[in-house]
Amino acid sequence: MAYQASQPVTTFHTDPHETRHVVVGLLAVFLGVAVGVLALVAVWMGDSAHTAQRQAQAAADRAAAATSRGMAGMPGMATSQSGVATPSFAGTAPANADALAQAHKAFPAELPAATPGPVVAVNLAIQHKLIQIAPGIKYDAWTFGNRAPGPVIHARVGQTVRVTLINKAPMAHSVDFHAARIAPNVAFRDVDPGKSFTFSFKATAPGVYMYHCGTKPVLAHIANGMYGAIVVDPPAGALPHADRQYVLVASEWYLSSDGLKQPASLDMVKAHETRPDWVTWNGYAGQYVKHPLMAMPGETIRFWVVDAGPSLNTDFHVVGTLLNRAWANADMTQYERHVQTVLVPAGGGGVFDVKVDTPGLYPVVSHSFASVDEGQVGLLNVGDVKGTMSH
Ligand SMILES: [Cu+2]
Repeated sequence: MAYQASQPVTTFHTDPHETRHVVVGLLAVFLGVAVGVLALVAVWMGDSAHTAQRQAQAAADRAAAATSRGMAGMPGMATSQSGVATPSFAGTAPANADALAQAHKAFPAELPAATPGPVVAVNLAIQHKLIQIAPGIKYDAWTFGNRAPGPVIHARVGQTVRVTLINKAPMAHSVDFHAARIAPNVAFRDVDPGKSFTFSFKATAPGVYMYHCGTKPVLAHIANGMYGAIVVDPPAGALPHADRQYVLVASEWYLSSDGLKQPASLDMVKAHETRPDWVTWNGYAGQYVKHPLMAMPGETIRFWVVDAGPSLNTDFHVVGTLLNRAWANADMTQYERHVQTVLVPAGGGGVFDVKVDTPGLYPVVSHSFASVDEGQVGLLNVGDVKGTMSH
């Protein structure tokens, strides 16, 4: 436009003075217009800034609202709709963490006795429950039987496992048994609040298996604590003798807050990104460091290990010894000898024998050491030795 406007100036006015006047005049008009345009741009930019500010605030409000009410009406599910994860709360510890760890009643890792007879009756009460997942760290969990993991079930091949779910929670839940060969649409169906449901399956293959809530989104139901282990023994005498047997369930926790004053709940963004705050054996960070698994020199100790995930694997390893026998994937028909570390995949199991002759403290870990830092470490105390170690 400016180019076209200047054309007549040079074409029709030959007097240099007049031309200069006209040029000066036009320049003045142009500058005037430019100032006006700049003013308009400034106003527009200011308005855009305000709009952006308003939009950001609205997003923050939506995220805060989503956190406080939970997603899709699900209590205890603090999924941020803004898609922004909370910062890491890994390693958070109150000043009295040591005393709290000492006072904590560790999840019993000893394999419970098997049930005689043809039927193993399992009652699983489902409850939403405030639990602790590390010293002083509170979490609004969804549980089988009031804690996470749920109870260890011990059956034998050939027995019928009869599972009764009693849903005392304010939302639908279910249970999926990896040890079962059964139509999941029938047996693993959602059970509404206040309802019960019973189904049975035959334990057909020995091993250690995960069970978990299978209600959508399964990631949330497992991450909130709805998992456990079932050990299925082979026929008596089929396995080498073990002096002690421990069950360890690995799982990770994704927290919406530090859980110190107010209980934390699930941060689904972290869960999707697989960035846990805590990783645990049997649901509580480092509990077998303060309350070690005991053994005596020369004994054979059998670990039945399940990785509940929801997403991370466990690289099972006992520091200071080898796994004398490793039934990888809990295939009880064959074992490897004298191996160092064996993968237990999320949703899978493994069975491991160690025989330690020298008294001492032997850390039981996932050799994926980020998980150790986040709490997946316990101690095997051979010979009731004193002291501790922080591996
Ligand atoms: Cu559930």
